[in-house]
Amino acid sequence: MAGKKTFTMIKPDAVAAGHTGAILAMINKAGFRIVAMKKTKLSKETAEAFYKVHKKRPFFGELVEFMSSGPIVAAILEKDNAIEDFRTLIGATNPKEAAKGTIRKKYAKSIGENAVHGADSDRNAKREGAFHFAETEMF
Ligand code: 3AN
Repeated sequence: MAGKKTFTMIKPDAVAAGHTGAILAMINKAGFRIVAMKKTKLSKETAEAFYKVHKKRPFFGELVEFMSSGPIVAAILEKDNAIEDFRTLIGATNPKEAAKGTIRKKYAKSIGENAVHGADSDRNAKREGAFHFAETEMF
């Protein structure tokens, strides 16, 4: 059965543009409960560790530079069918291909600066959540 939790980050582009509140409102409206949340900034090293699965991809350097360029908001979210429903809410990686009404369609600038991250599996959601939060910060 699909899990109830996912992990997200509002990325530096969306935080800098002042979209944090609007994005959190869309997340709440879609029925997600916030289990843990913080505003933080990734160092280059932390961003490299977080995205290590993408190390071989041609855009890895760009991704690490961007994700460590400014503050982000990290959160663990809960809802039935969390992974799939959150990926539907954020839309395609490339905002040009994202469906109308999705977070990326509204707020993403490009395939690299695409406003939000959403975990792609239960296993990754668990790893990514644990990367940012201690058990005592999850409610
Ligand atoms: P998603 O975030 O939709 O799961 P992934 O896992 O393919 O997409 O890529 C992880 C992140 O890497 C994306 N959110 C995006 O910021 C960045 N990225 C993906 N493809 C490209 C690309 N072609 N050029 C630059 N950055 C990219």
